[in-house]
Order: sequence, then C-alpha cells, then structure tokens
Amino acid sequence: MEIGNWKSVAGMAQTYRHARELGLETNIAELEAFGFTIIPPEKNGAPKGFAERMYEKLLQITKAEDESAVDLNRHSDAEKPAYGRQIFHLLERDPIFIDAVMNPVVRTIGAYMMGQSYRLFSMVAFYKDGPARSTHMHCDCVGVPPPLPAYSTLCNVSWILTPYREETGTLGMVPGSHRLCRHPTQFEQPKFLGGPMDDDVVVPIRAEPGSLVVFPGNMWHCTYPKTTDGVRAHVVTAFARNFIAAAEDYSDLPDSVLAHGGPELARLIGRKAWQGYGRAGPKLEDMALVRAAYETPYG
Ligand SMILES: O=C(O)CCC(=O)C(=O)O
Ligand SMILES: [Fe+2]
Repeated sequence: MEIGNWKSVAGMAQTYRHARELGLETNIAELEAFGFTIIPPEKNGAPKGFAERMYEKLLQITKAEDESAVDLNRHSDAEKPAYGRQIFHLLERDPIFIDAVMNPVVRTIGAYMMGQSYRLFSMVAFYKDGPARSTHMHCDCVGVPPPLPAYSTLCNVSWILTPYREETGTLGMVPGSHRLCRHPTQFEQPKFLGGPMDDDVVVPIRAEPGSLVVFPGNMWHCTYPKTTDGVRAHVVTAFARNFIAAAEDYSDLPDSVLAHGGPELARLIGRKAWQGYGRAGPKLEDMALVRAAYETPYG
C-alpha cells in the first residue's frame, strides 16, 4: 500500500519508505516476529569489497594497538562480560568506520528500531583469534532495570566480517525473547554455557562476511564456543533512544571525523543533543529534534 505521512505514527512514514526502497521489509517483519534478522551482503547497501576493507583495517588496528590499552582486555575471560578481545572507539581510527555507521541500510534499520531521534550508542569490535569460550546469554541493555521498555532502548546492528557458524563462535539467539522485557537469568543459560536450559532453545546465526546481523537491545543472545583456529570478528554499530547516555564519549573526536560524516553524523554523536547544557540551558532547536518522540516510538 501507499504509505502516507500519517500523524499517529509520526516519524515512521519516512523510515518505512526508506526501508521499502532498500528492500528491508522482510527484515523488519523478521525483527518483529523473531527479534532478529540477517541482512545478506547483497542487500547491505555498501560498495563492493566494503566488509573486506573494514576487516583489513581492523586487523591492522589489532596489530598496532596494545591489547592491554583496553581495560576489559586486562581481565581474565572468566571475569569479562564477553570472551575474547574488544576494540573500542573506532570512529576516529579510519573513515571506513564512519562509512559503516552512515551506511543507509544501517541507519534506516537503526531509525526503525530507535525512532528518528536515534543516536549512536557505541561502536565496538568483538575479535577472537583461535579457540574461545562462549559469551554468556545476555541482552545488550546494560544497566536498564526490568521490566525493560517494550520498545527497546538500544539496538545492535553488527557488521559480520568473517564467516559466522557454530564452530567459528557465532552469535546464538533466543527467538521471541525480545518480547519478554527482562534480562535472562542464570536459569536461562543453555547447557553449552553450563546452565540448565536446553541448547536447542538457542539458534545459531549463519552469516557470510558483509552481512548485517540486527537485533533490539531486549533480545537474548550469547555466542557459541569457537573451536576453529583463525580470526572471527564483527563490528557492532549500536544505536540508542535519544534519552539514553551513549556508552562512548564522542567529545574528543577530531574535526576530520565530522567533516567526513557530515551533519547527520554530528547529530548521531550528540552534537545536537539538548542534554549536557550549562548555565545557558538547552537550545530550543535541539529540544525540537526529540519532539516527535513524545508522540510515538518512531519519532
Ligand atoms: O562476540 C561476542 O563475544 C559477544 C557479542 C555480543 O554480545 C554483541 O555483539 O552484542
Ligand atoms: Fe551482546
């Protein structure tokens, strides 16, 4: 049907039209029904070889960066929220990471889940070289108490950079858990993670490099034990609702990042946020940017 500028779903019409143009309607249906979707490489909206180039860049960074520069990497696997190595603050490392955020498919699906006032929450690479244990069942709503809002407060749009299969330590999803509005408990850890829950409640993601794995923050997910040699990596572009504080501090990004990303990147990283004011108080024009979110979850 033709989508009008319907007042009662303010914000959704434009996002939905973009989604339709980009061929994402099936993905949206899967997100609604199951809580996750996989956008294959041919639909990722990126130039040919994009994911390969991002992977090469990530490998360069992992070689150049001292692993222990990242606090989490200094802790034992048993203590950390996720197993393996993590690389943070990617936007300033190379323009390819800016392009990964500004990609029209990534942004449209982000805006669909977080509303048009969505902001960038974080960008992080999960990198595992050689065999690795599983990351426990969790949802990405760090610090959000239950009941989690039925509309998620954040979402995960992940660039898959290496083949993701059970044996390479892929992500595992619990379909439908996005509707439960709570974090998983210790009783919802599958047997392969040492818990009591049947393993077949968890579904492994199979995805080729260049795919986007997409799920809202309320979705329960874990990873499978990685039994293979070699590298397995994905880069998360996480978006959040306008009222959620970003996980990353973007105030130190060089001007070159903003020059490359343009005004929409500036907005995404909070440069137009009404929050964070001093004595002069918030700017009315910045407050206006979140106005539509008063009406619907799509604003
Ligand atoms: O790769 C991992 O170990 C964890 C990934 C994860 O939980 C995520 O992308 O949200
Ligand atoms: Fe996660």
